[in-house]
Amino acid sequence: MSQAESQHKFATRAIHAGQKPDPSTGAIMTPVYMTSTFVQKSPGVIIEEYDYSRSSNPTRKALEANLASLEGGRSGFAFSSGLAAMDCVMHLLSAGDHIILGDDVYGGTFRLVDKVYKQLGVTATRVDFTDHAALQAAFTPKTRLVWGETPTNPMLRLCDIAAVAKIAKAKGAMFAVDNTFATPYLQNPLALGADIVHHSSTKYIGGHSDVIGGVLVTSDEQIAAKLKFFQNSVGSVPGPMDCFMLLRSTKTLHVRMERHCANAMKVAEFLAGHKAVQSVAYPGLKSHPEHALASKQMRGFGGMVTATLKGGMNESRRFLERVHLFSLAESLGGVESLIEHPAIMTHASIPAENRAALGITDGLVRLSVGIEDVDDLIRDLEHALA
Ligand code: P1T
Repeated sequence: MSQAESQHKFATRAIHAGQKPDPSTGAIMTPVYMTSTFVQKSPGVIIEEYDYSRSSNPTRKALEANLASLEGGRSGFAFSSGLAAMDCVMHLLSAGDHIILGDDVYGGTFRLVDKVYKQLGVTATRVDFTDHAALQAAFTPKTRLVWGETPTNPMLRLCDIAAVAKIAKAKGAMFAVDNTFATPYLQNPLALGADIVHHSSTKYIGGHSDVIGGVLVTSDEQIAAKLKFFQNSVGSVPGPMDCFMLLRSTKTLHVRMERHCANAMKVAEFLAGHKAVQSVAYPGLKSHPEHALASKQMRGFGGMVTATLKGGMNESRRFLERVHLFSLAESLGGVESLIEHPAIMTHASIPAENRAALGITDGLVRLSVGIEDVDDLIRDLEHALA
């Protein structure tokens, strides 16, 4: 990115960073380079920088540059899923190393650590990142990586990124933040001291529930070189069409997020005032335990709302079957509203006792508030709760 480009504000970078009109035709959109390989002039003498699309592809390169710019980092890497992106970070570890994992994370994130890397000899400790004494105490001489989400999935708790980054740095461990729920529009972990930022681009970055993808961004050159090596060596890269679709989506990320935030705030306020609802977690509500931190660390409170209904499984099942505009489905971050039951759906891989300790009960429902008319969304919830 040129110096002039790096000074552009978010909305301008969202639309332009990493992209320029195609020099051979003038096409304003970065072409979908549907090619597996690139011809060479002579053995080892390549025409531009490309020799094989697993290593690099022009459409993917544009996406990686765009996302690096949005996160304020030097290097971006795109993957075929959010978990593939996390897997690339896990390759930075060796057998015998230790990772500190946030206690509230996506079920698949926990499964990758607990079921895949544990059998390869990487040990893990789960910690509540709001408890800095517990975090300090969890480090061992073998701790290489601290991995957490903020806001977390599904309880929407926040961690103080700058404070945790300082603790990790003092202990010589890398700190990776899963920024999926916040998006680069609302929060930039690298600027607060994190070493790696991760996204499931399946969510808000894609924004239309039509692509599975993952992203890593870092400004650390040594980490970047290793991520590049593992991205190419393992090969879980996205195809050019998926990269094109994600590039098209980032152009509207800022506009979508404004509406997600505004709608989610109204939905959270509505639920908090409803007699069938026991409690609501939304970082924008004054009742949220990290509301002050959210106001400082984020530029908006996001589109996710989690609510605990009065009653138990019967009440939440009935509610989830009665909504119409909110679709009952896993995933989040699309323009359309989704709703789900974490204990049965997205967080089934988390052991029941851990779920209970976090508050992931039978009455807990998670809403991904879309960008439909918020009055219609609230009417839908009102009807389903009645
Ligand atoms: O599904 P995938 O693109 O591989 O991303 C995994 C992932 C990583 N991190 C967070 C915070 C996530 O929410 C996810 C995926 N989450 C869901 C599918 C879900 O419904 O919560």
